[in-house]
Amino acid sequence: QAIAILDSGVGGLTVVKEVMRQLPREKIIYFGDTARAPYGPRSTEEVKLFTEQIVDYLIQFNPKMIVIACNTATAAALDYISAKVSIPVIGVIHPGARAAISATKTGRVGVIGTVGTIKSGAYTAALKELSPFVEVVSQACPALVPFVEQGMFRSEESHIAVAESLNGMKYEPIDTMILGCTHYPFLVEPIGKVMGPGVKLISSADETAREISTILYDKGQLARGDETPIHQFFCSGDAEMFQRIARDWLGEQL
Ligand code: DGN
Repeated sequence: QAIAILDSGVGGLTVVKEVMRQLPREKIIYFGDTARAPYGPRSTEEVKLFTEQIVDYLIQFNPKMIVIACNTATAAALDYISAKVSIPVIGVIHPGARAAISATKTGRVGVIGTVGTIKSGAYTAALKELSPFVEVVSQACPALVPFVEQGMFRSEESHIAVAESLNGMKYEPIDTMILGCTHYPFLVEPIGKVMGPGVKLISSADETAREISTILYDKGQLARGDETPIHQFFCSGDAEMFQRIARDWLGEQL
């Protein structure tokens, strides 16, 4: 049985990479909704519907759990999907919030994400649930995802867009910043350059992979055996573009 992982596009591959690293025996079935990305500017209802459609598609592979590796879809649909299916479903917002709370020393945390994620307030709620006195500064960065979806995350234009998007955030007195969109780790270099060495950047991927491991361990469902799993990747849009980005990001494992 596989772990099903989904995103609006290629962003969830940042979670896939970490799952492959921490849990190399697990088979992954991935769906990236590249034809309909970005989800950020869409309404909650629409993102919920798209997420449900992808889950309905992935369920036919009989996965042992579902990972919504998209912050926008997690904010819009995690509770709804969890109630609908009988296998464990996790998102990326709580793992990201947990990692940020353990990293911050000053209790001042920044969050960047899509318009949908930031508008939902889901990160602020998750952070304050863990640590009521934490101060949260949020910023939507809608310009960034298209660069990643087009495979242009190393371009100069994308670096300029990062600098412009973070123009306010870089002056905030934070010591930790959550990359609250699974596409952003593709841009971690320029983001790190703008924010400087005093700000620790948190990607949900690491903590999400750990949560997957805990859930499967508790259920006695961790993969055993020595065979290398054969992963499956699906996308709704341009498969060549998806494959190019996925190969670049994941290396020869694809
Ligand atoms: N990767 C997604 C997220 O984490 O929110 C969404 C990106 C998008 O579709 N705009």
